[in-house]
Amino acid sequence: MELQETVSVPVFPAVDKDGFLRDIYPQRRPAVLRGLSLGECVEKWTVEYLGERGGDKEVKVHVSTVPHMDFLHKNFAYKTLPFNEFVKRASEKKHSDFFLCEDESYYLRSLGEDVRKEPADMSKQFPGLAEDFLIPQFFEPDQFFSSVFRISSCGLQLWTHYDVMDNLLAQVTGRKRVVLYSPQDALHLYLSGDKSEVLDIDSPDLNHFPDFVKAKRHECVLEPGDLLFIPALWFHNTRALQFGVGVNVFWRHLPADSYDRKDPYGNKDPVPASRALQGLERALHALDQLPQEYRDFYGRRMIQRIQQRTYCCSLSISTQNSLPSSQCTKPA
Ligand SMILES: O=C(O)CCC(=O)C(=O)O
Repeated sequence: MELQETVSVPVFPAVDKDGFLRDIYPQRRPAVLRGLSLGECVEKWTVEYLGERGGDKEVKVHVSTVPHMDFLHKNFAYKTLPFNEFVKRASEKKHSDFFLCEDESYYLRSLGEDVRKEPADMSKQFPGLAEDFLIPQFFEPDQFFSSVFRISSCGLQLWTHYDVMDNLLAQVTGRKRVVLYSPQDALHLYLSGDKSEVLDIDSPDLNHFPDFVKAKRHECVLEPGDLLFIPALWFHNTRALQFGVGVNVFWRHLPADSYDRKDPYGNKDPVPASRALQGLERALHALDQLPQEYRDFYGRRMIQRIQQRTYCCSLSISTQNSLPSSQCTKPA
């Protein structure tokens, strides 16, 4: 691949709540927090222990025959397994019982009790395991949204996507590579909704995705016991370097009524953003009444207006290139 600029995500050893809130959180950039206590889970969560304590509660899992899971083309299957059987299979390379093939891979993103309405909460779905995991108390209890189990076979890669809430991803066991892209690189990621169409980020098809090289790659490898702060809207792509167990905690940092009430996953756009996107569709529909030449002209004017009104010029090189700084305004 033509070289994409790559930077390492900074690692902060032994940061406490005050240090996080003062030095890291306001930067709105990813950060690895090392040396914090996640509780007894780091030592205890072996395959056997997880199976015993998690029991045979049924879980819906992703089963894949290939390393890159692709949500847009759904190249994996959803299957239901008892939790203990799932953990056993996810930890092994070859399976005697399988759905698709003997070396299939497994991934769990745990869900709430009522999957359409309720966010995942480990203390409700897996109380016997939740007591081993200390959720970092970096935010107010009423900001808590969900705690989600992330359990993956070795080698499995989750597509690049963003979430709308702030996130602490705790890697409890196993190593995991995480690649992140800034929200300001959104136009280089070929988005379809909240997901990037660029599936193979290590060797992308540049004929299809030529601008992908312009996105700056932020990369880290999480070790057991690490926490990764993923600010809302930062794109992330994970690859399990070993069988591993993680938990991610989402919390709200916008006023509660900014979030879609029917969003158990924490990935629906905030209410004002959805309204703005609907308004854009209406505006485009209105332009459809004009000949192409006029649509092109007014489309360009709209882009300029949107850039002037919304971009933070100090943050984006591509913005600075496309707009003279004198034209950058802050919202009234
Ligand atoms: O750790 C993973 O496998 C995925 C994490 C993720 O997508 C998240 O924390 O939002």
